[in-house]
Amino acid sequence: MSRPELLTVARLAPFLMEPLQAAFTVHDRLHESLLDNDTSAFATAAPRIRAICGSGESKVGADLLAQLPALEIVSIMGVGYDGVDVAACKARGVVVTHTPDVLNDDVADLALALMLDVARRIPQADRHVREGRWPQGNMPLARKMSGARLGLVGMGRIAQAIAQRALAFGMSIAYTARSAKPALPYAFHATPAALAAASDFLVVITPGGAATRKLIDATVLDALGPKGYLVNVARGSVVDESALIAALQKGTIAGAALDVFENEPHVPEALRAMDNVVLTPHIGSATSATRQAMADLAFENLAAHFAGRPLPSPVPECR
Ligand code: 8YV
Repeated sequence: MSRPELLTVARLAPFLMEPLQAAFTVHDRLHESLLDNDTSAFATAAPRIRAICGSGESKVGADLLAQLPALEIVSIMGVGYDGVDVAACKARGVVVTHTPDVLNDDVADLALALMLDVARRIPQADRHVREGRWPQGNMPLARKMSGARLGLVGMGRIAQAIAQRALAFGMSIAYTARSAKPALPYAFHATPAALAAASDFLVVITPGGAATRKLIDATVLDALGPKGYLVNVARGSVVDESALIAALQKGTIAGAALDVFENEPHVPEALRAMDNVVLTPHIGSATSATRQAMADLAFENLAAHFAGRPLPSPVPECR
């Protein structure tokens, strides 16, 4: 029996590409040939493609779906799938899967690391020593993080992992989300602005997509205030990046630590030039162990689908 044909829509790690190539006929980012007006190879393969595999940043829109009449499943190696038109998939009977939970620890660890980095100015301290400036004087005093007020924008499983870590630092925990979760022992605020006004560290950990686009805007930043810090480990789209740059430049907030950006991998020069900002290149889940677990789960979703087994992790909209 011929192997199912699969389109990759992202550069996937070898530890996912290799099992895919063993089990499927893989067309590696063949759809990009359309951008070069080289339609022949894609037009030949497209009618046979039954599966897509991509990353959390991949775009799978209605236009691509319309060219794949035999598509059955979209498997995303990532917890976020905001680039996938899930409604269009569902309308076609195409199931979407992702890789939740296996990356919770890594993203939560990075959130705490970024909070400490921006409060205690650890990158700046490293440069102070490394550039030989210590003999000229000590660093300015920083901001204590233990015992501070943490505000979580979003209260899913990663946010709960961040909260558990923050409790060990003696922090108070509050959150905002679409609805209160009374089973959790944390204070709920109905809006991001109300939460920001009651927080020292505002950590963004919502899904991306239209529902959260620019959720963190100038009003929220004003409420966070001149002693407040913004940390984003969710999606760049959730923060109004222009408003953030203005707030940082004017001292509306004290600082920011960002792992995600509106136009990755391009980060505005204004952010890269500021001393009260910590920047990392979307490394929330970027450890060998976690990416292997994500790859294994993304592959298992595909294998289960074609073997007629229950899917390990369909997205909530497809359950
Ligand atoms: C990676 C992520 O960027 O899981 C997500 O949604 O943003 C990260 O894990 C990517 O998805 C890994 O493929």
